[in-house]
Amino acid sequence: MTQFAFFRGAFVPIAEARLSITSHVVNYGTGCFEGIRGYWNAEAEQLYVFRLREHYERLLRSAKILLIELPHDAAELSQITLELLRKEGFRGDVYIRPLAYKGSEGIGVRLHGLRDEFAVFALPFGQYLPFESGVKVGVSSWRRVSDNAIPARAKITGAYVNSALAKTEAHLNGFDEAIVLTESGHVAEGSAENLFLLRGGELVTPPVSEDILEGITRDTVIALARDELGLPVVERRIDRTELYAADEAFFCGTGVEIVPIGEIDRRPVGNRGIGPVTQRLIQLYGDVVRGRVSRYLSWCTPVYP
Ligand code: PY5
Repeated sequence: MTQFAFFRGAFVPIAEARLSITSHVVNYGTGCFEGIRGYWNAEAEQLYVFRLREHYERLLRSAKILLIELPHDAAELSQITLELLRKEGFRGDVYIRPLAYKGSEGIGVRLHGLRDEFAVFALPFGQYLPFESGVKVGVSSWRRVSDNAIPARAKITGAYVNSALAKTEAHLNGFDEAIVLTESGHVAEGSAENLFLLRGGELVTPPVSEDILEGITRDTVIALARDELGLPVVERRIDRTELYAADEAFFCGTGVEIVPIGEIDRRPVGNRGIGPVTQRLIQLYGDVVRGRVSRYLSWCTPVYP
């Protein structure tokens, strides 16, 4: 349950954190956001927030693209978030949702001359895309928003209509999730997650210039694959049919964590189950985010003293 939000400069009961129907972000989607996870470590009786600073650094980059100016830097936003979590007193896994947006009320599409606001709330949260073996995925008929239309590298509220179109099309077609291609027909990412393939002992993922969100889990997976599994990781353009030729495939993101892909456009990936490399990354990621791997403890910010 959520009790509080940080809203217009103060901690308020969640019921008081409300926007008008006339506000700019409601009418035009002129905001950006983050999704951050906190993981409860029962042995340590500690709540660890994963890569908190990196999420706020990305929020500030998204905000810059949208000409949103906040009166706080990443360190201050992190402190506000930790204070919020302490006020909530969570003792379990949580999801944290910061938003930076055009809060002005009135009509007129633009980015300039509007009031910028910041808000953050958090809620208890479990698995986002439950799986037992690999999930079923379809390549979307929708294309990813392109950098010169709505930049995917910024996590823009309004751009998630693109994700919602793809996700619901996938659902209506009997799939669990979508893979979205760029305007030029190359693999970009899932509706709300980045994508990796294993091909010939190499992990491959689209580069940041392929209309993807520059995912923090993607960055984490690259580091863990290289440094812990000794796997080569290549960021390169990926053809659609490489999806069908892959030995393993998985999604990664804050919400989904690491999710194996069992089938793409009705073609089995590997043996449809969870491939050995994906399995090792799932295990390792689970330990790292809960603060169980000392080498990566600097990625885990403790909430409680
Ligand atoms: N790509 C898109 C389009 C995303 O929305 C997300 C994150 C990612 C990739 C993965 O980025 P990261 O690893 O930094 O989380 N999506 C949000 C999440 O919390 C939810 C959006 C509704 O996972």
